[in-house]
Amino acid sequence: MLEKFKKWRSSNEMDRPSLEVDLENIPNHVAIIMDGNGRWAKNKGLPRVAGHREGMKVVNRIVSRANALGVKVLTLYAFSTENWKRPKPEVEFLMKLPERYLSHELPKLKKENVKVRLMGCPDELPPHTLRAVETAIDETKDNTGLILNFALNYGSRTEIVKAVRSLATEVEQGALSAEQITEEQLGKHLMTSDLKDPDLLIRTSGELRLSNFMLWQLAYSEFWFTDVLWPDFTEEHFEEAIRVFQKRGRRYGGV
Ligand code: V0D
Repeated sequence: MLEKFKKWRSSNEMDRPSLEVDLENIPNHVAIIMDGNGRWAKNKGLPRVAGHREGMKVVNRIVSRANALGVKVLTLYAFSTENWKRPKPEVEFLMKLPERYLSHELPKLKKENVKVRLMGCPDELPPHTLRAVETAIDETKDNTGLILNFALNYGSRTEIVKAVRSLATEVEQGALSAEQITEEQLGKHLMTSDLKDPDLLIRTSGELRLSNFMLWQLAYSEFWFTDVLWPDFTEEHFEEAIRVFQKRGRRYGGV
């Protein structure tokens, strides 16, 4: 970094580990694009799957911290509809992660009062993957703490298209007039219909894109990007994102 920017940067929102998060102003819903697992592995001369395995451990720590801070909903982008294009062995490895994660972590999630949910198209998931996730959903359905919303086989445009189709069907059947199609109505047909929109989006590994993630729901969210690769992401980085969120005033287009 250029010398003249260093001083500015250290007094900036970027790094100020001394400041504590304000527990009175915790974002209700945090969404995370957990990117950089493959690159982390490559940098270390390891196979990509080693990065995914390491990334899974991070999920664990961030879930606990989010819950402890009082975050209500944590949505994690674990597998996109585009991820099927990856090499078959990698996809097969990824599809075993929910089972692996849950076989170890479900007891802890239950103890921590976490409620597991799934966002995405379940139809195309391998039966063994779906079974594990559905068991976790069922066994945590009465929990009242953090909602842990795993985006699995999720794509936002498809989600919106499905919502529009379902609205169109209602219009065809005469249950709804075209004028009754509002933002609120459309929102009710998305997979997040019972959740508030994310307040904060985090994306790791230096990519500055949404990659078809929650396009509708992120309309007013604060975005926080970091170059840190997901396997290197810590609770401290998570709190840094929340601190930055807390320093930004959100106005929804007002003044
Ligand atoms: C790999 C980094 C936990 C991102 C995190 C199927 C890529 C580790 C889960 C998980 C993945 C999903 C559902 C569930 C419990 C756990 C997971 C996938 C990838 C894709 F109910 N980590 N994780 N799922 N990675």
